[in-house]
Amino acid sequence: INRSFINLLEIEEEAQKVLPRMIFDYYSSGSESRSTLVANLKAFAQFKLTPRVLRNVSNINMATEILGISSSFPVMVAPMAMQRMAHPDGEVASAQACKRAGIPFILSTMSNSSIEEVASSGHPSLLFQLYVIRNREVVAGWVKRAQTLGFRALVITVDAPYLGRREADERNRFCMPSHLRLKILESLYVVTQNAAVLEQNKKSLDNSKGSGLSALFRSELDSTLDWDIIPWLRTVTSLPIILKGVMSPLDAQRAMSCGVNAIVVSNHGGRQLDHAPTSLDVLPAVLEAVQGRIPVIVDGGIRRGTDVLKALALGASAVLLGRPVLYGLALDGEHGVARVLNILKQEFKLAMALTGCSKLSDISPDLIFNPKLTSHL
Ligand code: HOC
Repeated sequence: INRSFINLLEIEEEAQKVLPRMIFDYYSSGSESRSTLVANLKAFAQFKLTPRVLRNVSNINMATEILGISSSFPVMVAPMAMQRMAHPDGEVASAQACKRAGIPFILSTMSNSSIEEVASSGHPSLLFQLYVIRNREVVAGWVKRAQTLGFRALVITVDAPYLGRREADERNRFCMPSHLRLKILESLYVVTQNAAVLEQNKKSLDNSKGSGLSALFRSELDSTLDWDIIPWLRTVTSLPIILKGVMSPLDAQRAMSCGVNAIVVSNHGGRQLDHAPTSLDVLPAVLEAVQGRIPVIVDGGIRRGTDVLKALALGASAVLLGRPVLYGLALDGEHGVARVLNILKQEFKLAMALTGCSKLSDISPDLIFNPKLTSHL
């Protein structure tokens, strides 16, 4: 289906026309009253940018590198579950589009494609998102496979000891379509070879009491997870470790003292704790705590090139892009995702030009319009 979209705002409406309701609701919704989801989308609008003039912006270099992972502009695709619900090529198509655009792709543990399938895209900048499940032998197996297959970093999601309550999924009795598989997670059942566990898995996919996803999550995810996971992971892998879902400066400091290599300031797209602040609300305090010692990435509500520019001007090293990628995938597979990434990239380039920036190091806090400063000049 090739529906046209010229920006990342109108794409959601287009995707809603082609996706089954249960799937669109799963991708698009947030937890409880959706107040954090809505706040994420408004967060960037409160900042204005000051145009700067006469700065020769005929050549703009947007390329960057984070933890040695290069990107053609400071965006990575966020880890998102079950992408074959959007398109039969799922995560493989998304990874291919990222490869073409030269931006990193983060593969979710809850993927419909295997680590091997995604690695076969040949994309040199793949990262593996980890949901830590109770069976650490299986977790170690995933991490080692990812490292062997050339993945460049681990992104551990730490804001989901339980799944946030997504009321749309409860109402719809969300269940992954039965022709799809969770190809990474299911290796758990192969390893254990245990009939009781298999039986439990069948039960956990049961959506008779609401969201089947929530039930599966409860049955597998390890809610006892604590900071000891970081030294344990260090015994399993030499890959850089990125913590995703850090919102407190105290947690950012703790992450650094545990030797974490980067953090993602994130409220999980408004899907976990409702009424959590936005990433931009907490970014200044987190940056203050981190003191430039590790890269700080942000996500939540990025829809425009100016949003990327604002995040960088406020001190982030890069941003993660989420839902628009799924919508592009739903509309036109790999081409749809490529188009989404290209639109954002061109918008970002234009935003750099119009603020007088020809390289990323030109993007500084003084681009954020501050009426107090202006009146004192
Ligand atoms: C099968 C369980 O991060 C989300 C995801 C969680 C995926 C759980 C999938 O929906 O926010």
